[in-house]
Amino acid sequence: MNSKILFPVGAAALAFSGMMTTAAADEVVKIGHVAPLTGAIAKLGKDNENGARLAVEEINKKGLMIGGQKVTLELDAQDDAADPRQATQVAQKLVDDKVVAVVGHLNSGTSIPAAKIYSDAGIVQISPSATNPQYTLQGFKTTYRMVATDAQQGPALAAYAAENLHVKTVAIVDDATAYGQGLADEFAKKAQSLGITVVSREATTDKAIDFRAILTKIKGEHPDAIMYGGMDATGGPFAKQARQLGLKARIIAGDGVCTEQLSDLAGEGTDSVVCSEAGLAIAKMPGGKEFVKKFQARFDTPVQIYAPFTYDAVYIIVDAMRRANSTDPAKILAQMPSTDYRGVVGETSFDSHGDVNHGAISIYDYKAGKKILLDVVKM
Ligand code: ABU
Repeated sequence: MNSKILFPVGAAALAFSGMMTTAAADEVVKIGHVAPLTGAIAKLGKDNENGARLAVEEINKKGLMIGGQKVTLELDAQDDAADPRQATQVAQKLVDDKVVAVVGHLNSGTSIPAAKIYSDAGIVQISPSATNPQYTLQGFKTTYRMVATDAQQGPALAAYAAENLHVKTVAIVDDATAYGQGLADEFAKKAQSLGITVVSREATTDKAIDFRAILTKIKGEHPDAIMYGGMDATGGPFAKQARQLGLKARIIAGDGVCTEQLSDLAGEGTDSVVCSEAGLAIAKMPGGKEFVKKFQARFDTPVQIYAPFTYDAVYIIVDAMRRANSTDPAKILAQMPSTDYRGVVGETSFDSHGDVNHGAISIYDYKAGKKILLDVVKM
């Protein structure tokens, strides 16, 4: 049966047609973001989310037209609490929310299981910070990452320890996560190949707060250095307690520890830490200075570590949308292999696994609690 639609007349008609025009012209397109927003590393999760939010707000302010239609981006920001099970639940929520792509997750242990859900839904996933190599080696076409992997980060740290810190013996401790354990394995392999003796290998957890038993045992082994695979929430107290127990060994750690807030967590142990980031140092990024200014002005807090990568990841998704001239997730996905984007972090293009072609590892230490860049290794 045909039903008649009655249109209003006069002023009401204008208002009605205005509403119709607005509704037809403005397409709201959701981009997902996932990171831990609760728990011990929530500050890093918020840093990632803020980077993505800054990009979304900027793009909306400038105005985005796709396929002749005005598009407004909406950041669908979710909390996975750094927990693999919660990560798969929020990944499914984002699919149900009909996001067109996802920036996340922050952790390797969450990005890896979530990847299958995005792959099954045909949605691009770009992790700005997961560094376990396995993340992009699962055979999914949807999986991308913005940073170097631990197969690059572990060896770069080991080489720095051997060549610059003249480390001959090392004790290794990891937090038993996909990231911490994987990074420690990669470090150990390279360290041994460079003639460094691994005197012991211990595991803790990403929830631990008291490391004194492990550190007391290590003290008796007199290593030149201790390599810690984990995040700053545990790495900070680990370094602090090492110093309190009188250990003089340098603490070598990866990007999870290498944050602005480390000095708050490690206190007197901060200056014993040598750590890496799995990308260019912000001071060396082409858009780094301007980004820091914008970020600070918008959020009134310093960049912790990977916010520039979430920011560029949003722009990369929008760049794919523009080239596809569509907001259809399948068409965005089809454009991703030909990404050649110049943003805050520099040039981003991807290899056939979805890993960055021009990775870098930056090495730092801390002096009087301030993070100091020591070296940049280009891949
Ligand atoms: N890459 C350090 C933090 C995230 C992760 O890989 O688990």
